[in-house]
Amino acid sequence: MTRSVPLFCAVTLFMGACGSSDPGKPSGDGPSGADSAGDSDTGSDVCVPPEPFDVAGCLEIEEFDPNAAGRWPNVERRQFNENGREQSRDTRGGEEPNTERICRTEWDGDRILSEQCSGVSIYRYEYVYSADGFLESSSYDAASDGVLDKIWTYSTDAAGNVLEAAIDDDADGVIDAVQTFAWDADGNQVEETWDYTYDGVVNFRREYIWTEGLLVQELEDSDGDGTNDVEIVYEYDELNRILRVERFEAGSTTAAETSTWTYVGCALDTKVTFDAGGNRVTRSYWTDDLGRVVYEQEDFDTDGTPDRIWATEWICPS
Ligand SMILES: [Ca+2]
Ligand SMILES: [Ca+2]
Ligand SMILES: [Ca+2]
Ligand SMILES: [Ca+2]
Repeated sequence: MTRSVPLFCAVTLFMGACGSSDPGKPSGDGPSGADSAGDSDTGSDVCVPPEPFDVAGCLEIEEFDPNAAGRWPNVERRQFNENGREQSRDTRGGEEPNTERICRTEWDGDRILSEQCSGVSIYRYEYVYSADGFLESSSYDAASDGVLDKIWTYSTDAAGNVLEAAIDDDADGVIDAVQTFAWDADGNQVEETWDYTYDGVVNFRREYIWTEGLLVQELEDSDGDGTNDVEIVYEYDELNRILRVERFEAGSTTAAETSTWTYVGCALDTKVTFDAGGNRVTRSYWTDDLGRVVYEQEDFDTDGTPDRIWATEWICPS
């Protein structure tokens, strides 16, 4: 699915769900009808991935129940345009009114032009492109009052990848910080640096290591002293679905946090995250026949009872 994230965010991972759901969930029932595979599944783990689901023209409605009490107070609605780009995102906070937000996004084909949000916070982002279509600058206008509050100016390579972002944090015309990015020949981001004070000294560096198009390792030097402070290792299955992510900190060989994913057939089944302190969070997923996750539940206190639940409905042009 396409989202209006900053253009040079880290890669999108994890969405391996691609088929019908399975009945072999832990106790705790999904919504009626969501478990479309029925109860006679043999547990076969064969998956032939279907075509990616096309979100063009779709409305996605996600309800969230932060207490798993069946009251569903929070709702987020996302409308996708004819190109599958998110054109609106409205969040009703329910019992968390401080999360309420209404956002509208404008596109020129695949290029985001602006995002305007109101609700609990009001702001506007705008993006400007060169004649060859490359990102040239962007701006943040807090309060959406026409007075810009932060400005990014970009330089790009011949492929349009952003190499440098010069950041004017207070829109006074003087650069305050610089970010740099490096890319490999396949267009994968391989490095990101921050110079927080624009004094030429790198304060933060992260490397991305790729194998056959998959991100397999991240190395982060959080304080720019030349020694890595965080290492993240990614593992995939033969279908390139994420299986395991381990996060190591401060040179320790014991993972500070580990996440593992399981699948049944094509469908994402569970994600389990645990930390070195023994805390464990289990998420279980139900998918529909198009491979879309339509129900999720999370048990974060390891008592086997869901603590938070999500339900998603897709309304698409037929
Ligand atoms: Ca402003
Ligand atoms: Ca400035
Ligand atoms: Ca360091
Ligand atoms: Ca629980």
